[in-house]
This record gives sequence, C-alpha cells and structure tokens, in this order.
Amino acid sequence: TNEEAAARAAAATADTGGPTIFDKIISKEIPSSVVYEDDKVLAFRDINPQAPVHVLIIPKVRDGLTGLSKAEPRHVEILGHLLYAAKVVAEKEGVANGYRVVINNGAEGCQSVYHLHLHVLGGRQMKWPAG
Ligand code: IU
Repeated sequence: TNEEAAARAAAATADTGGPTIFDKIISKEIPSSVVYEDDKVLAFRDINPQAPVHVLIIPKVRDGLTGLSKAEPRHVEILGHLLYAAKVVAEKEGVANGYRVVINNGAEGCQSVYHLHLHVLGGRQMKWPAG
C-alpha cells in the first residue's frame, strides 16, 4: 500500500546531519510554490499533497534542527515562530476552521527529510487517530 511504501521510504533514510533538498528550496535553486515567507521561515506547498491544502513550513537556517528530537533550548524561539507561521498559513489558505499541524520525527515517525518541518494539512475532514 501507499502507507507501507511511505513507511519504508522513511525508514530507509537516516539523520546524517548533511544537506537536504530543503536547502535548495530555500536558496530557490529548486523552485517551489511559496505560500508564506519571512526572515526566519519559508512555507511552500508539499510536492506530494495528502490533503487539498498541504504546506510545509521550515526554518531558513537549520542550525542543527534536523528533527524535533534535536531541539535544544536555543531553538525555542524558532519553534514558536514555526508554530505561529502555521496559524498564519492556515488563515491564508482559507482553512482556519479546521486543519492539522504535524511533525514527523525519526524513522518510526515517518520522517523522510532531515530538516525540521511542520506539515499544515487542511481542506478535508481529518481522521483520528492519524495513521
Ligand atoms: P516527512 O515528514 O519528512 O515525511 O515529510 C517530507 C515531505 O517533504 C513529504 O511530504 C514530501 O512530499 C515533501 N517533499 C517536498 O515537498 N518536496 C521535495 O522535493 C521532497 C519532499 I524530496
């Protein structure tokens, strides 16, 4: 199934601390559909959307934040900034009535890109529990 394939893909990747595709998205070397941007964060449409609205929000400077599990006290400000940006993005995308914010962490959490990112999903009825 797609679900199993996604889980396998995530498990096959590891947190090497090396550059990721998101560096090229930040530098605009790889084009993306930007929905929000400020000095600290970039929000762009997921290339493989799982809902009518599926936006990723990332810090422009990774600073060791390959994933949430690497968070240190110095990251508290950017973590709050990312979460606030999720609210702004949801409003901009017209889904403020209902949406989901997700952080996949680590292989078992289905993380596939090791540059911290929030998923903002909306535009359809979400299910609980998440898969
Ligand atoms: P994950 O939480 O690490 O699994 O999420 C990574 C997301 O990045 C996933 O939803 C991909 O579809 C998405 N993505 C992207 O938008 N553009 C890309 O070039 C690549 C992945 I590679």
